[in-house]
Amino acid sequence: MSDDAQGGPAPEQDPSQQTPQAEGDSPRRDFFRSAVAAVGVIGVAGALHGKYGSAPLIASAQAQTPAGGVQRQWWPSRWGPNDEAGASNWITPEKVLDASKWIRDGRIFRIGRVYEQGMPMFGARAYSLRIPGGPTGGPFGDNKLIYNDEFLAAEVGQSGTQFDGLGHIGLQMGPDGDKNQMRYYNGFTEQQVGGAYGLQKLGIEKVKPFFTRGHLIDVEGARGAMWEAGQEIKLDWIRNALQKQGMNEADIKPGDAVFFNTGWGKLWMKNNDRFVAGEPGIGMEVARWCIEKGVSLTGADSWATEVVPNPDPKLAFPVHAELITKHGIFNHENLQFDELIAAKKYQFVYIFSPAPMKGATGSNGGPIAVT
Ligand code: UVW
Repeated sequence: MSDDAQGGPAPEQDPSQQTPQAEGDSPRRDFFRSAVAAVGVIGVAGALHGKYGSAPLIASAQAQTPAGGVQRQWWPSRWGPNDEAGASNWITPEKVLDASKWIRDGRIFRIGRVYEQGMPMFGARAYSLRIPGGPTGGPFGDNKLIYNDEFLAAEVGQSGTQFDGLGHIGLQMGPDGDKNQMRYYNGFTEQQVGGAYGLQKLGIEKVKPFFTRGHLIDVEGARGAMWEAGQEIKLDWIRNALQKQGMNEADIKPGDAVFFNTGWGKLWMKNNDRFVAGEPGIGMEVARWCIEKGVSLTGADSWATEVVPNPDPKLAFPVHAELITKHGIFNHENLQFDELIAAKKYQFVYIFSPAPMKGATGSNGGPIAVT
């Protein structure tokens, strides 16, 4: 499916006027400088004639495309200019009924990880759970009831097993600090999206609950070994794995969820430094394949699903931007598939309802696969 078919009309922006890259000091860029070392920034500044705002001629810029060109406008979305639910719109009653046919033996597999102190984290993120006192309160009443409460300080939607929402990732299309030219899914700007007490647009509470067909592609199994950081999983490996698993690519339908097992998850809580320093994963080739299939969600046993560092050292997380920002496709990270693989269950119903924390960028929670 073309960009136009997937995302609505996509008028070209003026590609003629690019200026040098702009660098900022975000923790993500720090992460790349220190831990991965080979990644550039995504911003390519430019001076555009008054496409943005009312001034006839304003300084502007555009993000670089993975092909080295200039970003094309990706909005309005296929679900209309006001949509904030993205590819969760695929989950219709018909889709749920269709997916439910894949429940055959009633087994439930947890595919999320346990949230715990010391789990690997991207960048400077934190997760800290405390139970003050012990018990926290009581005794109450003649029956002497006591209770415990926890206090959690965390990037709650972006730690451990995490479901990336549409307000998590955007692209800077203009000069540093110009919030009218930082764009998210459906073209919403940072000016519209940002909010000190939670996102004002594209918050995770706008996502519809998922109940859809899930396909697990075990590329570790196909290769016979864990993939390494920086190795891109190309389409031929996806097809190879599907064939080995006795699955048919044509079985992947619009609205389905596709998961990749790379083996990287074996490092979880075993070698956290290596786990977060990079990862194997899909690149733009497989991202486009997912878009053509019309999937609603990707996921993996790694912290980003996509290859890090990207083989193109000038790009940072281009798959995140392609799937989330441009196509409203969600991403579920830090999953685990060992039990599904041991049971040779590669197709299932994926069930997940993001915690509707108003204005959050993502969600924690306990996704399941039902077979
Ligand atoms: C980023 O935020 C870039 O990473 P992730 O979504 O993988 O946590």
